[in-house]
Amino acid sequence: MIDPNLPQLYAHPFSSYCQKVLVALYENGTPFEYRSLESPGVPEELSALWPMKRFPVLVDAGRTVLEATSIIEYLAVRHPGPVRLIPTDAGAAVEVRMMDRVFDNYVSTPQQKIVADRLRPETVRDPHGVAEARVVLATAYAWLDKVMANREWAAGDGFSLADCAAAPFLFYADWTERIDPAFTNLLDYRRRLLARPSFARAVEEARPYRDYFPLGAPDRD
Ligand SMILES: N[C@@H](CCC(=O)N[C@@H](CS)C(=O)NCC(=O)O)C(=O)O
Repeated sequence: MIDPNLPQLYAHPFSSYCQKVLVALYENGTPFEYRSLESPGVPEELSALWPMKRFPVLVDAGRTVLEATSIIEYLAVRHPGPVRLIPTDAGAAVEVRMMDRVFDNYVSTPQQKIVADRLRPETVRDPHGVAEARVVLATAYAWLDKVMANREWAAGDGFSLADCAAAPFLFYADWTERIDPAFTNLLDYRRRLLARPSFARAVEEARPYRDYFPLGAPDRD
């Protein structure tokens, strides 16, 4: 039974982009209705809302909000909570949004490329593209290790939108292209993210679906 007074989140627990939004919702204890893509009929509802069939999608107050970052921005405006994931200071917010873009474009995008390639029939795989994606990941790790040398969280003093992105993306990226043990700043940051209750909850909710990971989920985390 749908409660029309609550934001509806179309999502799957194992999806990194969904976890990005779930972390934001859990950080602020925001009430919402979970329209799980495991439930019958929900995938069809999703494709009616968004022909790209990508998730997450949020429906709230007659509005359909696409894209994980935009959903978190929307929540900050319409359902704000005690944890300000987008800083009120405009200058600080620029750094948060910049780091969010870095995690989407240079950690998640190459990670998804590698995983998607494995799901293709062997005859149409793209080994060159996968090798390039691995270089992008390794380059991102080296850069992030330097950036995180003096930071607890990805941008500014507090936990933010950028950390909502970093948590699931670094989680799965390390499963896909192992972070070099020499990158201790980055690995410590990944550990801090895993210890954060909002993300720890998302990881536990996703645990039953680890068989879905096409490269084989490692026996850790
Ligand atoms: N740019 C989108 C990406 C969302 C995305 O790629 N979601 C994945 C799950 S993690 C998905 O929808 N996969 C299904 C598909 O590609 O058809 C966002 O920021 O929300």
